[in-house]
Order: sequence, then structure tokens, then C-alpha cells
Amino acid sequence: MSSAGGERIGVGLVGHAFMGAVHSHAWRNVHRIFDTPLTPVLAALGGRDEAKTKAAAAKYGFAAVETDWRDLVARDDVGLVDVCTPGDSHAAIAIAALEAGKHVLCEKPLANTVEEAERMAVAARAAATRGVRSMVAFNYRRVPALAHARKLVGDGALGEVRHVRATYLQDWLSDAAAPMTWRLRKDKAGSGALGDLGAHIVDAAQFVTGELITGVSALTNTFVKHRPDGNGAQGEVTVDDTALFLARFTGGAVASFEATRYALGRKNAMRLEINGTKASMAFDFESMNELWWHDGADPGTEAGFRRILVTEPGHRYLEGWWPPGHGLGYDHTFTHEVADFLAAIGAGTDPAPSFDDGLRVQRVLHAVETSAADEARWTPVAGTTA
Ligand code: SOE
Repeated sequence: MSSAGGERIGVGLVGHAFMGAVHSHAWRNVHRIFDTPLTPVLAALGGRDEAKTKAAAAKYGFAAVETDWRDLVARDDVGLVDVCTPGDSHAAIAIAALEAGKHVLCEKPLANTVEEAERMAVAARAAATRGVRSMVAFNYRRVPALAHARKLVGDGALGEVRHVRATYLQDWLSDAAAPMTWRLRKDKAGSGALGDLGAHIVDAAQFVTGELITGVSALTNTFVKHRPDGNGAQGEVTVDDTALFLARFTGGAVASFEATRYALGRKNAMRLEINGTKASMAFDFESMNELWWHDGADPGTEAGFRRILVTEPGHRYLEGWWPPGHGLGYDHTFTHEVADFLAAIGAGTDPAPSFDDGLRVQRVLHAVETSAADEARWTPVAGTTA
């Protein structure tokens, strides 16, 4: 059921590649699916290359383009800034927008460094006192199956968390001849598989368990150190290709995390398995409408993992979509994300995940890099206590 009517809010979106496209799709449709307190209007798209940005704006449905993000932030018809650029510009754009009184949605990981993330969190807290909201775009929290897992764990159905096993596996770098991209440059992306994929599973694991990671022991590796740069030369890969780490959680659980772009055959296998004292759960994004649940109270003769098809109207986010069993996909998670953001803006509350949540993930990423630089030395995560 849609609202398609409330007060309008102009969206200024910076960046028009993969994330810009998927976010645009969400802003265009959200009020046609959910009862949103505000109706988003695609006011302006930002990008440095005018021709490419104009082509993207026409395709995605934006009314105007800006080639300097500062001009986009300053526009009177922009009330909300959506940051979909590489990580090296997140802090500058987000902080300027918050100071200008614009609500900010920022792609993950929140920043390239802890220092930037700290400044962003400070700006977000200050803005919130003026009613200006901010959120970091960890879209997998908005997969209905993971939202349902969070509810079951929060209700106590899993008991105490003992083990967390989280992996995020892709394979698009398996070919050593695959070209350079900004995602392989530390100055642009901050880190490699760690920040791109590891950040998601760190957030998802903390979200579902309701606990924080307190320390890590990590290994990282860069398998292919040079790749074609598109101009007949070789570019240097300055980020990790894979990150693997053990972790402890605040409640005493032990965990393993693995992020890689070299797992041949795995396209977007974001997986989370949790064992508790009462039950176990398992999730794989490649079958994202399913949550597997084993209840330890079932008699042994009947026990087993049960497939919960998370497509019922009673499941989170499903009220706006298709009848049971018809399934949702990747893009829906972004529609849910912007629906939640608009709901918080309308209600005058702070949305989650906040920039402080993004900062906490950033500290875990930093601890992983610190540990890996010293061959897996145990490294506490700043701001947490075991
Ligand atoms: C690329 O590895 C990527 O698009 C990530 O950047 C996204 O965050 C993830 O959802 C899918 O993979």
C-alpha cells in the first residue's frame, strides 16, 4: 500500500554507478510501495563527468545534474543528500550536507579511516540535535529474512549466542587479467574485500546478535598485485583481496569471518550462521527469501533445520510487496532502507544504522588491518569491552 502524497523531499544523489543506480530505483519507487511520511522527488544527480551524469540522470529520472557535489548540497530543492561515491569523498560530502541542514544517507563502509568516521559521527550527533537525520547504508539489514532472524534472536528464541560464522564470497577478481577499478586502490576505497564485503558481514552479525565485536585476529592477502589499467599499462593493487578473521563478541560468543572476491562460483554468497543455546540459524543471500532455523527443543527424531520462507505479510517489509512465495531480490533491500530512513525523518527519530554504528564497524575493520599487519596478533576493537 502506498502513500504517494505526503510532503515532498528533494533527493540529491552523488555518484551514478552501481550504487547510484540501485539507490535511484529505491527513491523512485518507495512511496508507491510503502506508506512513507514524505514523497521523494529525484531533484539532482551529482557526477564529475557532465555527459555521463546527464545520461544517467535521464535514465534514472533526475530533474537536474551537478558536476560539483558542493553545488548539489547547496541546492534549495535538495533536502536529503545520498552519498554513493567511493569512500574517499564520503566524509567531505556527508559532513558538508549535515552542516547545511540536509538529511544524509551514506553508502558503506562509512569512511576510509576511523578518523574520518569519527568526524562524521560527531557531525551526525550535532545535526540530530537540529532534527537533521543520518543513516549508513548497510542494506542487508533490510533483507526480510535477516530482519526476521534479528526478531527471533531479540525475542530470545536462539538463547545465548555461542558461535557466529559469517562469510561473504564473490568471484569477480578470480581472473588475474580482470582490469583495475577504484575498488582496488586504497586511496579511493580504503580497503579491499575487507571494507567492501567484510563491512557488511560485520554489521549483519552485530545486527542479528545485538552484540558487538570486541577483538580480532586476522589474516589478509593480495593475490594479484598488478592488473591492466585500461591504458596498456599495469596498475598496482593496493588493497586486500581477501580478509579472514576470528573474533569475540560482547556476550562471549566466538566467531569467524571471511570476505573474498576470489571464491570461484560464489557470486554474492553473503552467509550468516549462528548457534545459540536454544537454536541455530543459517542464511545465504543467494537464497535470500529463506531463513533456516533449527529448534533445539524439537525431539531428536523430528529435529532438523526448517526452511522458513520469509515472504508472509507478517514478515518485516512484506506488507507492501507481492503475495506469499513470490519472492524479493537485491533491489528491494534498498527500497526498504530508504523507507526506513523516510519513516525516521517523518517521526523525528534517529534511524539505524546510525553513523555511530558505521563508526563501530570502521573500528572493527581497523582492528582487522592492524592485526593482519602483525600476522594475526590479537587486537582489541577500540570502544568495546569484552
Ligand atoms: C561489490 O563487491 C558489491 O557491489 C559491494 O560493493 C556491495 O556492497 C555488495 O552489496 C555487493 O557487491
